[in-house]
Amino acid sequence: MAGEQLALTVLMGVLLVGIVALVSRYGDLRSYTPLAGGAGYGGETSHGHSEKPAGLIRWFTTVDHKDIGILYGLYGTIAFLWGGAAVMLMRVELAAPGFDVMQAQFYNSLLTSHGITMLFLFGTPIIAAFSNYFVPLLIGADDMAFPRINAIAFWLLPPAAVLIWAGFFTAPLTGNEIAPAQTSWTMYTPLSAEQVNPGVDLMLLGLHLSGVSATMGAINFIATIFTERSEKVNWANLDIFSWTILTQSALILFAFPLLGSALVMLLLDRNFGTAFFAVDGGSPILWQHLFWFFGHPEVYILVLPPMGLVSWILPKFAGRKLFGFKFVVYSTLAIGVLSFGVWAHHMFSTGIDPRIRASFMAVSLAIAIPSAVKTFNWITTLWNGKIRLTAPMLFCIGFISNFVIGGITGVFLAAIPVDLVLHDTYYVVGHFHYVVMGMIAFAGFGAIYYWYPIVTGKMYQRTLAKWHFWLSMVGTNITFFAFLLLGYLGMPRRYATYNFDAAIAPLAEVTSLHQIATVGAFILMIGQLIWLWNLVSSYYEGPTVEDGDPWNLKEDGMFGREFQWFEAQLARADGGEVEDEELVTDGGRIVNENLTAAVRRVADDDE
Ligand code: HEM
Ligand SMILES: [Cu+2]
Repeated sequence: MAGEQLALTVLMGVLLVGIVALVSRYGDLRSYTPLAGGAGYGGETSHGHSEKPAGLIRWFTTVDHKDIGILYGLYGTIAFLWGGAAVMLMRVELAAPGFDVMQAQFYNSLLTSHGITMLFLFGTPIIAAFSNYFVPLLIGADDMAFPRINAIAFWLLPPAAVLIWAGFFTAPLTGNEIAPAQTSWTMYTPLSAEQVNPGVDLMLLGLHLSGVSATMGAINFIATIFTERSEKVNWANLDIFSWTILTQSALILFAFPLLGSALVMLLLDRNFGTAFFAVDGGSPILWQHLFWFFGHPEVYILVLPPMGLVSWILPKFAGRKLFGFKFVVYSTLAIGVLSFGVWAHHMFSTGIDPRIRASFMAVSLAIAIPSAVKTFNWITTLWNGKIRLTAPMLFCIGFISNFVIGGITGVFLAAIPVDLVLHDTYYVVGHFHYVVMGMIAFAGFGAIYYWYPIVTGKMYQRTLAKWHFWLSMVGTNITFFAFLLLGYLGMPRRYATYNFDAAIAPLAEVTSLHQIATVGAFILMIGQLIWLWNLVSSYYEGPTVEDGDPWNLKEDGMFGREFQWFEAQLARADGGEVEDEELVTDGGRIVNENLTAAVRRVADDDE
């Protein structure tokens, strides 16, 4: 025992010395060049950071909103790969009935990890990547209101991931004493309260950290959008993406602290003998109320900013301003408010009072109205537009099409009689994957391609991007439409095997649909590998962007603030003059302002 302890201590010591050596080797404090990577860093922050260190030290110490945006992006991508790998194993297991590849326990761990990872470690952070980088640019701010809190919010996430994934590493070391949680992402009690596995506690702690991180970020965005706008940006011409981030932040502020409290209660139940969720003396249903009071708003926390991204990007390639800008903003706010009144549509089958249940059905159906407003506004923006099918545009159009299926299947589920049939089947899984994969991921991809020139100073490979789109679109629809059909056949969700008899569901049909879904998932996976390859190889070898308007947006009067900033950066890099220009804001108004804050700053520097 003592020998082992000693060996471990020595090992950790060696590791730490190694890390210090590595950091000091890459962290040359003097070799900073303002335009590394072509994107232009430095000189931005409001607290006098005109020079930044290079190498790893820069990334560990940065408080620049753009750097932090990139960190969120890398983090989200790693989580996406982890969650994707987990689900591919699951799809392989489900390609045939019976256990061929793994045991139920491991399947359940993968299922739990996939859901938690995709929602908390990929979904929320990947949106923060875009908002951190671009909201300050879009509102003409120097940086976030609290740059250091911004950095802290990000740095809470790596330990969160380590805790959430910990079980996978500790299980082989501890002989399954500390194994990955098998609670599914909803962590329903009494199962989650009674599973005697410290891995569950680690995961709950990790989730708690990720919630603290999201809440800190949200407060920062609210403060930034309220107080850091340039004088020329008012509520009427605040861009649509910032509007959705503001609404999302408000939802986070109400939802995540509640999740945090529920997690603490569950931890207390598990470790300190309290009985909040106990079957005797407590209430397992209480968990569902608390969880879904957070959980339903969470789905809008995830989907509103992607709606904002599409509302921002789609008009650029339709050559006309967003149709009904005001109504897109109002519908965002309406969805935000209504989303807190629908949580019990996840609990229709739990035996709650039928009268209460009916009112939850009504509010759930009502959300379809602002959702439809958005959809019609996007379609009307496309109508008679000068449509250019670039990769960002393809992803926007795919987003709308997937939303139609994802949204309408949601309306079906919101109807109590339908839900009682389809609840806890693959239909539900199909419904929310049309939304989370078909919308959230699609909007993210569109935005990555649209802003790739700004962030990297390079252009991506267009043919590969189109391959990425088509494989994703086809893969998404094959996989998740098969899920909807599986649900109609009665295939229950969260099962590692489906060797049930014909009285429950026709096994042959279920098997073929699972196989179709697995093929779809592989098509999807190939698309994502192409995406990754494209991003990395274009970063190193893609053509350098020299024009501040790589999308020819000026032609249609669609040149947004972030590209104006980019153009100013490029002009500054080669010592050129910064032009005076009329600004077009999202509301489609021309503001008689000569320079954005960024451009003004650059001009000052050049004097
Ligand atoms: C637009 C973004 C949406 C997202 C991200 C989303 C996501 C989800 C998720 C994750 C679940 C599964 C929860 C679980 O694990 O049990 C779910 C279920 C459900 N969704 Fe959605 N949803 C969205 C839109 C809608 C809409 C617009 C409606 C209705 C108007 C809706 C109604 C439902 C219902 C009723 C269920 C519960 C079904 C059941 O478990 O029986 N959803 N959704
Ligand atoms: Cu819901």
